[in-house]
Amino acid sequence: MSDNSPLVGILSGSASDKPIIDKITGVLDSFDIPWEYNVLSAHRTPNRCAEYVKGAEGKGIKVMIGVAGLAAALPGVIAAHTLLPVIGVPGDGGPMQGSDALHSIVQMPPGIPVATVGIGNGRNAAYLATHILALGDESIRSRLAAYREGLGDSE
Ligand code: RP5
Repeated sequence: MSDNSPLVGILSGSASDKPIIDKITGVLDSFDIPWEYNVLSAHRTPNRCAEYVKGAEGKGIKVMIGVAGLAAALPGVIAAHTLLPVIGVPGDGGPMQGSDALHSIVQMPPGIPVATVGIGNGRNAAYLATHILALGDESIRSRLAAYREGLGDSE
């Protein structure tokens, strides 16, 4: 497996979620964390979605991030098909501006957790993924520690 193998697998339910994806990948790139992104929907492409998720761990992915709006089943469906940790990002679109997606993603049944970040908060999904990866990777941990120290510079 090459050093550039993705460590984070990102899925979104639609290409229209791309602005949130850009927030995620911007942070991951800042930590030199390789990722891959696919549009796969829990509702529109359920079989391809499940197939991708079942294969993710075997190709070296350590954390999954799911982004979805409206009746946002995607992060929960990802969690149903893998033992990898799953982070969910509620999309901020639609008539309820993401409160529907937030409740869909955060209210998982016991035993199948999804770590849910704020509505549209792709950056925090990426930071949380970085924390998880830092547990087993000293170079990521040192870059994360430097970032956190830098936050204090603006105090
Ligand atoms: C969800 O429905 C997607 O994640 C997106 O946030 C929302 C709207 O999708 P489009 O109608 O823009 O494709 O599945």
